[in-house]
Amino acid sequence: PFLENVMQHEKFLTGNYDTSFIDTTPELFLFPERKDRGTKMLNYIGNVTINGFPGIEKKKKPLFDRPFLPEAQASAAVSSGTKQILEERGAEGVAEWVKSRKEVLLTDTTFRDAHQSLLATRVRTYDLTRIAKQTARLLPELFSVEMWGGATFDVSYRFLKEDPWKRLAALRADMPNVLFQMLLRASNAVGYKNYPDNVIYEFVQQSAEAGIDVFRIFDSLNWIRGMETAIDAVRQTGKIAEAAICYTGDIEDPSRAKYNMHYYKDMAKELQNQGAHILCIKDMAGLLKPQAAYRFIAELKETVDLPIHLHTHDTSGNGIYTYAKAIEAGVDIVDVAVSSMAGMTSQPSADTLCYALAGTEHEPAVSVDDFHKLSKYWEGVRHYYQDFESGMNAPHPEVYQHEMPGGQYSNLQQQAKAVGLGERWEEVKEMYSRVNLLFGDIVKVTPSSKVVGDMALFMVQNDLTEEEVLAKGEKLDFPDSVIELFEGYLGQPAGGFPEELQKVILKDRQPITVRPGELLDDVDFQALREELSEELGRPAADWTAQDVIAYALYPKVFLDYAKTVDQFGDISVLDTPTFLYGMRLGEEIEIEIETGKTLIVKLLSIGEVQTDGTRTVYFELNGQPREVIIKDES
Ligand code: 3PY
Ligand code: ZN
Repeated sequence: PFLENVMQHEKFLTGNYDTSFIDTTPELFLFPERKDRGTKMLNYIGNVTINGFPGIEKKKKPLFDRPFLPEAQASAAVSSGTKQILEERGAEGVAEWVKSRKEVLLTDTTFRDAHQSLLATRVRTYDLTRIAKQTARLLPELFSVEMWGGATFDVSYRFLKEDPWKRLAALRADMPNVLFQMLLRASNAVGYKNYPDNVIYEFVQQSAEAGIDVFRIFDSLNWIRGMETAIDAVRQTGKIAEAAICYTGDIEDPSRAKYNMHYYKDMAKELQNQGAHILCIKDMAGLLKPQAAYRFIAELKETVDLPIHLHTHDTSGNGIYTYAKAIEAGVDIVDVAVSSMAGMTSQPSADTLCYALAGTEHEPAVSVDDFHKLSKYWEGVRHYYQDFESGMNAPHPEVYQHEMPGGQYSNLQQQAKAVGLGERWEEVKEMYSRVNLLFGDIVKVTPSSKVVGDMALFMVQNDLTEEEVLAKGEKLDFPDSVIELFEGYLGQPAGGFPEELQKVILKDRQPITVRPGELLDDVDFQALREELSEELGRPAADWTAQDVIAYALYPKVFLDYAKTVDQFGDISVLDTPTFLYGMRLGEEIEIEIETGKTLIVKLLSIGEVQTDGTRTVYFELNGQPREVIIKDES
């Protein structure tokens, strides 16, 4: 390949070179890995065709209709929107603008929470970018598009084998007019544990530079101290700090007095003092009932001077009613998803809300027909991900009892199946609410919700009651996540931990009460960069700052991702049915591996299993026969 590079080099061809040519022309040493791209891609397709996709039952690739695409809008000029308001007037200016609006503003969560809550976060960048330009052009009046953070960061690398930073950049390029919003788990960033402070600062800085405008920051125990670092980090970037109160319990139920209006009002005032630009009410499980919503919003409006942004999940089926009452009380922004990606564990439907508010003074400024067009696209795309649906297909008012967040329901169900408790799912749900009370009635949202889920599984699996946990606890091996919570490594719950239980769980370990970040040493990013290079045998300069922070957050997940890319190349360019199911015999597909460069792949046949467990898979690649050898894992 070196000689080839020399012979094809422009300087060489024009004869315009001297003896220093080789030393001063570093690109001569860039050997085209790209040559190999076709074979790598065939290896991926062969492998998924034979062995299936992790986490879904292996089956023949289903036939899907091509999703409807509102093409014409993709090339239309884009109207300016809230992004331009931020650029012109800054974060405070946006807050003032929001407060001045009579109509209710909308955040579209279709690109993040909707699919996190309905489809196990599996929607790929491929399907998001296909509708990005249209969304920006059809809905320039949106307050924001929530399209990053929460579980999407981890899932992109771990399961989709794609780079979430590239998703952010691609969407940003196609959607220059609306604010981009992400969900940030305060000191847990986009992970499940507290990170050192410099990791939080670096992550927020990188995210802001890459295009995030609104950071919704929450702490999984509503512990304000745990949110300080993240709020400060966001304020330093000049972007919008939207600080969240997680809503739990029921302010109208006297038996749940721990989380009463006083509690929430104090928290709202503190967040305002911390420098929040917007206050979010994060109703992650969908527990805020309509009448409570009216009172809640009305009283908060009197308490703070910030715009209020309400987030809920429609699990109970009451979502639109809750929004209607909150809007009546003066809420400024609500979270919705396009109708085909709304409802149940997802957000309430945008189109439905528009119809409900038509003709009122709060009617959103968006066009309901445009939501319909986008919804049609999503209806088609959702079919691709059918194997990740939770199976919930009707409203689920039972959520008022178990209080499980929208995004957790299907996850915990999977976890229960994985440990052989699939048949005892009803018991697991009931135990979830009992564990909550055992833990002293805590806020349940990632990651605290995961701890409650782990404990519920542990107790059902070992047939333990609350009394037995306390009586026999000394001899029990509690899940790691439970120990960590009670050690104080996720922060402090309101009213502290139940002392007796804490002793039983921690045995001779000592809990902390300070901010975990105060005890964690700063991460040395340069050292991480070198470690990464060593692990993967690539020069340190190869890694971007985004790679390094991803590695700091998720070392193993990032390494696995990078190895998969080495093995198969960039498989994010595959269409989703092929990515998940491979190919049918005789099928022909096109893969655009870069702009203007397309591979045409046909699957000709699959050979018998050999004694070493492999099969030969015969393809045609751009008209030429190609075969790859794949290990059959079955
Ligand atoms: C997340 O943290 O991912 C959530 O969606 C919490 O509601
Ligand atoms: Zn949510």
